[in-house]
Amino acid sequence: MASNLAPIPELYVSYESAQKLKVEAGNLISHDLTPRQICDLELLMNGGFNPLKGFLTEEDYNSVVETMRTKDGALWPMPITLDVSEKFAETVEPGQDIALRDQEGVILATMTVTDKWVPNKAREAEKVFGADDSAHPAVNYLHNQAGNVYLGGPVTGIQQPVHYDFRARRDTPNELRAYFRKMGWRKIVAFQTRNPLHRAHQELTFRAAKEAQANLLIHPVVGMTKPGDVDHFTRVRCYEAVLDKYPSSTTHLSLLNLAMRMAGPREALWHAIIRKNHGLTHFIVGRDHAGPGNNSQGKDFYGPYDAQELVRQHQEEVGIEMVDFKHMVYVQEKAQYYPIDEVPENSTVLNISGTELRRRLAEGLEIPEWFSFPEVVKELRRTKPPRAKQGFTVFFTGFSGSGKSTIANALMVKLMEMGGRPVTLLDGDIVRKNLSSELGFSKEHRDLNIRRIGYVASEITKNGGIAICAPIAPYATTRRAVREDVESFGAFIEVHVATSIEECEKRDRKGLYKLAREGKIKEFTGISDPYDVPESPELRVETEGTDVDNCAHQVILKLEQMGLIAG
Ligand code: PPS
Repeated sequence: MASNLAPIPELYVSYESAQKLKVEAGNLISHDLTPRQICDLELLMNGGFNPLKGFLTEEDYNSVVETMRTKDGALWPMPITLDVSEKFAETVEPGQDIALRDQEGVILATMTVTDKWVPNKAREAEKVFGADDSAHPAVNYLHNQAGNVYLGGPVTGIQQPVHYDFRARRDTPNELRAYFRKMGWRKIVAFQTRNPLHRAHQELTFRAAKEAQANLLIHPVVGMTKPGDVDHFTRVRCYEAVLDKYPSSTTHLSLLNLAMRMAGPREALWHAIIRKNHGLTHFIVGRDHAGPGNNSQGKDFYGPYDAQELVRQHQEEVGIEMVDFKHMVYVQEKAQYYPIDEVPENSTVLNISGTELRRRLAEGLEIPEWFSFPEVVKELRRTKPPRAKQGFTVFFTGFSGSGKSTIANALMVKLMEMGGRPVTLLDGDIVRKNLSSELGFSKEHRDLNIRRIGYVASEITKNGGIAICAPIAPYATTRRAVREDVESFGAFIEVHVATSIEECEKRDRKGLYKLAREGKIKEFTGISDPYDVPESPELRVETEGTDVDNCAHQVILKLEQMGLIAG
């Protein structure tokens, strides 16, 4: 199969028309696109989602959900929908044009709304993702992030979304087609990925290209991938490092701004169609392609070869040939990679799983050269230094006067004595003076106060520092939200300073309990306001009968045990 590299239709109008349309569109009702919708719109406009001409209409949507085809019969497995809030939907009627803006307010396109409907999300989840189970990232998105109303209709493209990163590595389908024409490449095999490439991937892609007598396109997704993946900035630097391991002029790297759904078989077929649109002739599909991980019962959502099966069934119609991904393993005696079914008898096979790789990175352990390229490992280590060099947050919680601030101060000094990372103390009183001076002690204000502390702590953690927080933080749900904010960047250590309310009142260091008892301070935690005792904090310290130094030392031991400070 050789590629037809003629240009593919785009949805953009000419430059002159775009300038005019942009001014006119300024008067239209406008929808601010979500990050996922921006990715979808880009591929709609540049032909990556050919033959779609806009966001799906109700009829096309139902047909795609049920049959993987538009109502005209075109093979299309993934609903591309413009979800909006009920409030916004009330302002739009079918027949109306709306402007589609990016997150800075730039108008990227207009859309003539032909359809407005409330989708059956449970049905969409079942049919497209295989189960209405929120453990699936796209089902979770569908129920908890996507708006409840869908708008459908044709799109008129004004301009591409702007990308400031890796501009030279981003290609539209027509730019790639032109590149292949220029290079005289007639057979090209695409490798889709959302992970860094190691030696096994380099071997298998090189083999796939050799077997198909084709050139190779490394076509990683840089739009949206699975939550928790290595960020695309790091990955692209890794891909660039691997590029010169291939024979020169055989391989090209291009970035695809796709928002993945992790929909396994349907996703694989969708990827194949997108690659066909980019001028590819062959497409590598692996075991568990675009797999979302485990469902809420701890089982796989899809069978390991379901994706290959579905693509194989439709490859002719799509016009792209599927290449099976060969599971490559390292054979020690031969110092070489082999497909797992070709390993010579009685030889030693070496492998490092994804989990093991993450462990070695976290603990700063050796990653052998047979497994990856030193340049790739260096990039990964730069982004994710070992735990003892990462930022983290220690979050004290407890009653007023429980000793949080005193222990937090002692901890700060001990950590500063050790050196290595900047330490910031976000004490309840300090925060209320500097960040939250306008707030009182209602539930709403306390939550806002804690979310602000959480935001600052997460930024400190992200940037490799240590944040020590010491607010009362009486509500468990708010503490959990802060934990989630921080944990996307580093460890979160909740320390419950478990001094009893009786003891705090007895100490009454600030004289506040007396005032609270007299009713002169309202909503006082533990007296006239609730406190949710942490159920499973990383550490609980008892201050009654233990001195401050010892309490701070218990935290230090915990940090050492977690690998956050060198022992
Ligand atoms: S919260 O709930 O986490 O937002 O509270 P926080 O910001 O940590 O509270 C800081 C200090 O405010 C004093 N204070 C009160 N505490 C509880 N309830 C009421 N109504 C109240 N009014 C004032 C109290 O001294 C807190 O200081 P700490 O550092 O906890 O002793």
